[in-house]
Amino acid sequence: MAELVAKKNAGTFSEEKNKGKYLNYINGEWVESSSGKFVPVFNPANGEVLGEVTQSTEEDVNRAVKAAKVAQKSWRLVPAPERAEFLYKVAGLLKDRKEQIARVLTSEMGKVIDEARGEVQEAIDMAFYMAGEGRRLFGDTVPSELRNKFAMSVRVPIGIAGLITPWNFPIAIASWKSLPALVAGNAVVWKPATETPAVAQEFVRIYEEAGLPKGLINLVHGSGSVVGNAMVDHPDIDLISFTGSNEVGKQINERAGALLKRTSLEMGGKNAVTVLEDADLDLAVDGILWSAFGTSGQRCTATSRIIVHDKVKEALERKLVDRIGELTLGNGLDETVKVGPVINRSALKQIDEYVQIGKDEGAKLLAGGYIVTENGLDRGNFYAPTIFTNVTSDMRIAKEEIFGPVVSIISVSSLEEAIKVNNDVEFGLSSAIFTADVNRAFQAMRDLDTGIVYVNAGTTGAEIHLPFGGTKGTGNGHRDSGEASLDVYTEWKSIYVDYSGKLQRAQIDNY
Ligand code: UN1
Repeated sequence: MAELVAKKNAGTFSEEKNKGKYLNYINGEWVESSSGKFVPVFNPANGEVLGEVTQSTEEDVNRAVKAAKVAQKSWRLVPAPERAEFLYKVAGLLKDRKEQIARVLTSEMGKVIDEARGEVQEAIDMAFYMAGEGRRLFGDTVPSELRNKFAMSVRVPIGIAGLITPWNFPIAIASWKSLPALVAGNAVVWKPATETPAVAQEFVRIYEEAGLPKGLINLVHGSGSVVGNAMVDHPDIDLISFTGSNEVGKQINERAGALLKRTSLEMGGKNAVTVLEDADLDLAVDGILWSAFGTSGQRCTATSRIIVHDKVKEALERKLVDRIGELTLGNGLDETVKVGPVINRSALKQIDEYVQIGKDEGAKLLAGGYIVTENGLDRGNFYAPTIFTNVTSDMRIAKEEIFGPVVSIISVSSLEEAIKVNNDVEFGLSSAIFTADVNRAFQAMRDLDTGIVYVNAGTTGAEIHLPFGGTKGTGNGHRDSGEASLDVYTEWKSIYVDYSGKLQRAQIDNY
């Protein structure tokens, strides 16, 4: 295995040139957009300006694609185990810088430092895992139906992967997409979220220091409407892998569909935890508090519904209300803080509007329901962890993704009803069931219609070596993470070698 420690100053990143400015990385160089425009980046915990990010144009995307195209021509011929050596170096560098990147992540995105460390760990795990794929990338060898003929399938790279990633997991999701793309022999053009350019910069610096040949990873900052659309429309970008809102995902799919371009879309969720009457309620409360309010509810996998058997509804509510006070709010860099801010003011406003909608719909507020302003928190974007009860499936708060620390309790009287309620939403990412009954657990595993199911654990916590994604409105059938993600970044090629020395005709000559 290649040495895991990076050569000092292997890259061209300049602390001076890049100070306070988040630049594009195109063809191995850190460059400002041709637009000359920058927008500020804020710390969501206190409103402090962290720096400014270049706002790219279609021209920048074209330059990135041009560089990617040249680089991919040679990269596809590099043996995959050799490509993987770069990924091992990336994994080692991520490991060395885990704490530093986690701190940047918390400052920029808001999640508490322990969660930020966990997120960087997710990227480390993915890098080691995908580096291993360099020696697998399995295809099949199968018997031919004809004599003296050999048949096999191999994975081949597609070309240029366009990645559009969100702010809520700015390095984990970028790792889920860029690492399989690269190990499979593609080049990458990456547009990270405007809110989290510093983490993107850290990640690309690592690729640079690992010695990845120039042009293979290109970072283009900017808006979805300019940079994102230019990527989707560019004829030389062969696929788009996107994680974000349904609204944007649908637009991407329509535009890309007209060009017959592959898209891998990972969008919203309305994830539920079901608590049956035989559940360990304290364990269920642990799972719910973590999954509903961790990352301030800003995970695609966050719990936003609790489906509880009416026999234990009151007991569960009491325990939740008793424990919700443990969730201290504040700047995520403070190790004692449990819940950080939400990403920005408009998210804060939208969460508050949903709470108002819940009240208007007749749901009963059990806890929270307000913007937190005391102790200087008004400088940041803090929303109190919020629980509604007496919610019914037809209410908007039970159907729409809120993407904030708000959870709704719906009561049911059987497992069958719980499954029906769980499945009665337009999304299908994650679901969980707490029960002590193995028969009912297996029934739920079979009938919950989401892409991820947990038994006796909350709805978050997906591991990187399994497929990540959802059904119905959550996705379009593709998966991030795990071996399954290779299907996004490769084409299948079926190869037949006839060594009979004569013309043999399949389906005709064998019977
Ligand atoms: C997301 O919210 O988009 O399972 C990703 C989890 C994390 C990943 C979440 N490992 O919650």
